[in-house]
Amino acid sequence: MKTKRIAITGGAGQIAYSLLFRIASGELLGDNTPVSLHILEVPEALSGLEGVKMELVDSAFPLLQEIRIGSDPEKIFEGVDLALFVGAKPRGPGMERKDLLTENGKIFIGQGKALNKVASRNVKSVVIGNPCNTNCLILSQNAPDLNPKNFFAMTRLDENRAKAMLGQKAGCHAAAVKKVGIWGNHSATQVPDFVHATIKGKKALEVISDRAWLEGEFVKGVQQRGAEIIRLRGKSSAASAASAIIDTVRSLETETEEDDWYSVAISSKKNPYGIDENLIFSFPCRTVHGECKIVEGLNWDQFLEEKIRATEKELKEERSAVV
Ligand code: NAX
Repeated sequence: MKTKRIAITGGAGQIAYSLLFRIASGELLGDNTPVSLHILEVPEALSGLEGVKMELVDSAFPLLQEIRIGSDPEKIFEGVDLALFVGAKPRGPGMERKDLLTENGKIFIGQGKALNKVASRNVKSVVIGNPCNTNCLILSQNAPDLNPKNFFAMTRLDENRAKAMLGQKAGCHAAAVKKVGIWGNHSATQVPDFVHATIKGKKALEVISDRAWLEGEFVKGVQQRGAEIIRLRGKSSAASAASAIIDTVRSLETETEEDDWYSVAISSKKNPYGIDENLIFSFPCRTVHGECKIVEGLNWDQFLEEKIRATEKELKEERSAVV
């Protein structure tokens, strides 16, 4: 197998500390695919990244061919087949949401241009760093020579959280919960769709008849799960985020089972639901013949319609804020 070149930004951060080792061990692309890690950090964090590199070397992973580290995106993104944008500027004290969007906008303009110039022409990009939908929109717009269908933002952690919560409520394993779509923004307005979800092959609404719980505690629980983890751990989710990154890439790379779909935010151009066409919006998706496609024909009830319009509105506002 040919070596796959994988870029990871934010390499000295806490998500990367879990993610890098899982990629190098073969969990992302399988036991037969050698990998080369191209890791980007800001200059101030390069010494920390040097330490992470030493630990990667010390793990003696059989599949790991090469580790490049640096802070110049044009050098780091050279020839990469997959790019995972984990690094972003966190919200500082007194910083407004608009400031956060602007600061991150600048990062993703530069990284998009570099990617456009030096990455493989078929590179797939997944943005994790927040606000990930809008960061991904900026990234894609600044990489006009690359296929816009190859830009994604991560909502899989939200999906995994939703599956775990539904499983717990129904008294079964999360793996028995399928077709849980996340619509919209990776933010507190996201819409975890219980209407189309199934549990052990039955409609979730038949298994959990308590609709008030689904509309209230469940939706809010998924939306607020990240904040709750920060409250308890004093830091944001990291290992579960790394796990969701692995799930996202594996779902993009393998054909989706007939009885399931997955959530990822993608370009809304020509989407079948009438969502504004210039957003990176999370939809229920399936990989068919190697291509990520939005699941069509799902009917929204009044509850979903209202919530999905609200998350769309928020994404439009984020887009206006960075224009
Ligand atoms: P950390 O603060 O631990 O690490 C981020 C790293 O990114 C830092 O080492 C920083 O130096 C680096 N960085 C900043 N600007 C950079 C740039 N221009 N180029 C390269 N590296 C840069 O954060 P961590 O916990 O790892 O989280 C990373 C991002 O993921 C955050 O934006 C966070 O909000 C986001 N998350 C997104 C999730 C999702 O589901 N989409 C869930 C988890 C996480 O909250």
